[in-house]
Amino acid sequence: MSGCKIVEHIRVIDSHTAGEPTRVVVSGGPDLPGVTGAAARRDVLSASFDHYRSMIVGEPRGSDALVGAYLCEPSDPSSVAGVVFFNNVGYLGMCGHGTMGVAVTLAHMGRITRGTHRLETPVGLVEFEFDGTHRVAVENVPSYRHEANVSLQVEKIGTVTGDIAWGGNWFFLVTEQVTPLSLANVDRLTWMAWRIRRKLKSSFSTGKGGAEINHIELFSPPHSPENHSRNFVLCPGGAYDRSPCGTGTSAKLACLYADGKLKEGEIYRQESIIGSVFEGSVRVVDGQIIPRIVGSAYVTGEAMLILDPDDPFRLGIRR
Ligand code: PYC
Repeated sequence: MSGCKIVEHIRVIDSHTAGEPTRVVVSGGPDLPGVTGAAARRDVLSASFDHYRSMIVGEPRGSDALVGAYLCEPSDPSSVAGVVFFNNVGYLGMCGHGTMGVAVTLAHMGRITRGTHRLETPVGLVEFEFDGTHRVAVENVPSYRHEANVSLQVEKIGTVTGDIAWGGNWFFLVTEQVTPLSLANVDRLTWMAWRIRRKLKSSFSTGKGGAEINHIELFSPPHSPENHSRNFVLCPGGAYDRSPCGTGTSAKLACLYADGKLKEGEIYRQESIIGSVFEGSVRVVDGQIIPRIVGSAYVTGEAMLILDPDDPFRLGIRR
C-alpha cells in the first residue's frame, strides 16, 4: 500500500576536486545523539549504520570513484565541522580532495566565507584556507615515511620496490617509474597496483600498528614540464583517483623530505592520471612534517536521494 510507505530522503551536495567526486551529506544521515567527534562517529557508522554508506555512494546512486562525506558536530569547538569520509568499500582516515570538496560545499551552503577554517577528521584536525571561489589549501595531518625501500617479488610483474608512508591514509609508493601513466592504460595500471596491494597483504607488510596498506601509488615523469611528477593512485575499492590524491601527495611529500629531495616551503606539483594538478609543500613543526596541498573544487549538483522501501536496491549494491 503505497499510501502507508515511509520514504526516507537524504540531501546531498556533489562536487569534484581535480576531477575526483565528493558527495557531502547535508541532512538525512543517521542521527547519532551522544556520539561526538569524527573518530567516534566513524566507528559507530561502520559498526551499525554501514548501509547508509552503500546507499549514498554505491551504485545505482553513486559510483566506485565517489567519496562520501558525513558532516557532524565536531568535538573540537574551533572546528567548523566534523567529517567522516567513506567510499565504495569502507571509511577513509582523511581525504585531501574530499576536504576541498567539503570546503566549497560549506561555502555554497553559506556556512563559511573566504578565510581559514578547521575540520575535525577521524585521524586529527586539518586546517584549510579557502579563497572565496574554488581554490582551497589544505594543511593535512602530520605525515611520515614508515618504511623505506621495501622490496616485493610480485608474480607476473617482478621486483617492485617502494616506501610505506602515512598521509592520512596508508600508501605504498612504488619507486620504479611506470609508463605510460595514461587513461588508455588504466586497466593495466589497476591490474598492476592491485597485484602489488595483494602482495603487501600476503607478505604482512603493513603500516604502523599493523594497519592495512590500502592505497597504491605509481609514478612517472610528468606530461607537462611545469609539473614534477605524474601519478596513478589505486583506492581501496579498486577505483583510481582522478585527482592527484591529497593524502597520497602528502605521503609523497613526506618521503621526498625524508630523502632530502624537498626543502621546507619548496613547491612540488603533482599531476594526476587525468592531468589535473595539486601543488604541495611541507613545513616542519617540532620535527613533524605538515603537508600543505592546494587544489580547486567545484560544486556540481544538489540532490535529494530517495529511499523508497519498495526499491530492492535502496541500500545500494553492497560490496
Ligand atoms: O584526495 O586524499 C585524497 C583521496 C583519498 C582517496 C581518494 N582521494
